[in-house]
Amino acid sequence: MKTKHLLLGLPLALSGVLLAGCNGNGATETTGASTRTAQTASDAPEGSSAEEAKKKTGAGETGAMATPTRSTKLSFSSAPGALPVGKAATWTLQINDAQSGAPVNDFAVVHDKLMHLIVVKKDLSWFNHIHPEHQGGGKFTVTTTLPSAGAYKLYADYTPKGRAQEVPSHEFSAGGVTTTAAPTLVPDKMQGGWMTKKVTSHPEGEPDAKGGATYEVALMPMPSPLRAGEDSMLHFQVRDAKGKPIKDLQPYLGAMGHAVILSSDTESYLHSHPMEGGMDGKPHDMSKMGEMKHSAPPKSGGPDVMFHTNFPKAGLYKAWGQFMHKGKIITAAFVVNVGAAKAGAAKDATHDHDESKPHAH
Ligand SMILES: [Cu+2]
Repeated sequence: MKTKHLLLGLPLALSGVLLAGCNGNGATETTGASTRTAQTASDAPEGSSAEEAKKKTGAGETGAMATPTRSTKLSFSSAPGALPVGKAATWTLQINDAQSGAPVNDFAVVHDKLMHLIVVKKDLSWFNHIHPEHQGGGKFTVTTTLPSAGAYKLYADYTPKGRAQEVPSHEFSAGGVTTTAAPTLVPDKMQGGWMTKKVTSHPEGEPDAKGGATYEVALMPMPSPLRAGEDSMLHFQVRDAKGKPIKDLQPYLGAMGHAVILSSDTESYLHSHPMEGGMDGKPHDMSKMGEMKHSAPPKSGGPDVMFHTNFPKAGLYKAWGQFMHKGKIITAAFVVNVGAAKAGAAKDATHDHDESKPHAH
């Protein structure tokens, strides 16, 4: 049965505005820190049948839907068409112009890649970040493995040359199971201002690989409590298994870390890159945030990596911070609760920072 859910929510026009607001130094999207919010619209979740997949990659473009405001559309197919569990499959993501239907050929390199692909299980219990290769003609391919049966969602993050960044999403299933329970997210507990977590490092794109080193990753969200529509900061600290700060983090995809944040309904996608670590050892002063410069990452750094973001609405969010150490990826996920916007906050969120004035809060 085909369940068409026409969830073409209004795209949040936050991203560009936020960028303009954050980049006081005039850094461009590709080099400065940035947060982007994408209100995602996805295909109806359905079993990924081979015929359906083929239809979608053909000129017909029957199944995929695109938001009217998006300039490109994404079609997803896989081989085999019915995605297996625990076995590699090859995914194809075809990007075409939303108006003409012609393939999109040129993409900007953003954080070292033409496309960043975020894949989650719909209950947000599993996360992967991979990089499909552009084969030309708007066709991206990647070979990857899903860990368990259920419903999944992917977010393809790319910037066609000369256009704005786009993040279409697509829902699909693996192992013949098309439904997955809604996320039951429980906010992580704070202790002394930090949420902490023990994780093991893994090779890039292989979150389930065993045998990595153990790390402790801590997160301090600011302000506390977080509120929708306010400039917020996710301050991560990466430590070794014994809690000692790691000071030789490596740049990962041209930044000291990456943070991907999803709302519990998986509709809001935020991808944030770090701010210059200018607050190390100093108390947080949110009023100074507008003055913080975003810059190219140092050659090595840590343990503190800060991400500037702005949550579009109240609710629970899951945030995955990713860092590189000794050639492996450290991925740590935290659940944060974002309270309702204060009166007037929505206005701030769509307003450029005026750096001459401290923020009221
Ligand atoms: Cu990426």
